[in-house]
Amino acid sequence: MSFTVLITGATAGFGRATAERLVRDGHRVIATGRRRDRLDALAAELGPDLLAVPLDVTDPAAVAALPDSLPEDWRAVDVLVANAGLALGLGPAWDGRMADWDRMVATNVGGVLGITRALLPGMVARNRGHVVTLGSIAGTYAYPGGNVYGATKAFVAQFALNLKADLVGTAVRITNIEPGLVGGSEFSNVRFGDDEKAQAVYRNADPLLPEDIAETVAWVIGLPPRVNVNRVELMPTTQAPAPLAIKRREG
Ligand code: NDP
Ligand code: 8X3
Repeated sequence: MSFTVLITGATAGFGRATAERLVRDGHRVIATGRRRDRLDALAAELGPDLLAVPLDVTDPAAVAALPDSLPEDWRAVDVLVANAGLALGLGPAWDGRMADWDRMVATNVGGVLGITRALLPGMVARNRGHVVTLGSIAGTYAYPGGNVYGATKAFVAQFALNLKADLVGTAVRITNIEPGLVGGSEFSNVRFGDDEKAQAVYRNADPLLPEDIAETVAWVIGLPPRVNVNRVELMPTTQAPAPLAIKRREG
């Protein structure tokens, strides 16, 4: 079956890999993100089955206006991949910058809410659709410095489960994908604003790759309509949830 898929954050990382994979699989993709040059490059690479639409998910008016602004034959979006998101910093909460926290909440929480609210009514009216959100293992397992980022991803996980509760009785599906360490994206460059520090995160760790996330998206949307995968947690073979921390006294 062929779908019309809208991806937020398709200019890099998972979003771009997913756009490439899904067009290759025969779907049509509306690729969104803030960087127009990246969207144009993707459109040039993938041809007429990719529609490039600049969108900042933290702009509520632009997000709400998006469905009606699409060309008529692209408006019936079957699959939303709510992927745009970011982490800023890895310091302890008492050193956190409110501006960074606000931006993570606006993007990872507000952005997911806005685009879901914009596209879900059409899916329910057509009784056909699938919302795929990008959570993280950080929404389940706490780690030092994960503070606000992890909390935004816990929000996404619970929002996905609560959407499922609302959608039961419709044919619309919902899946939260929760990856661990994934290299080959700009995630750590954005988090640290320092390319060397970013590279060190993945050194000798054999992390997952954006193609693995694209594969997961392709898998969950391609399952028979009776199957709803509620959540998928995936990690590289080299990673495990950290042991519980114990700070011992000296001596
Ligand atoms: P990247 O930094 O490579 O890509 C992030 C994408 O989000 C970019 O396309 C960026 O596009 C877009 N984006 C950021 N802010 C906005 C905004 N305000 N409006 C629209 N688009 C925006 O990250 P990843 O591909 O690694 O991450 C994708 C998702 O997966 C995120 O939600 C992340 O939290 C999550 N994740 C990542 C993991 C990892 O280890 N990499 C693991 C688990 C989850 P542009 O700048 O052009 O707007
Ligand atoms: C990204 C994975 O472990 O850096 O969500 O939080 S992690």
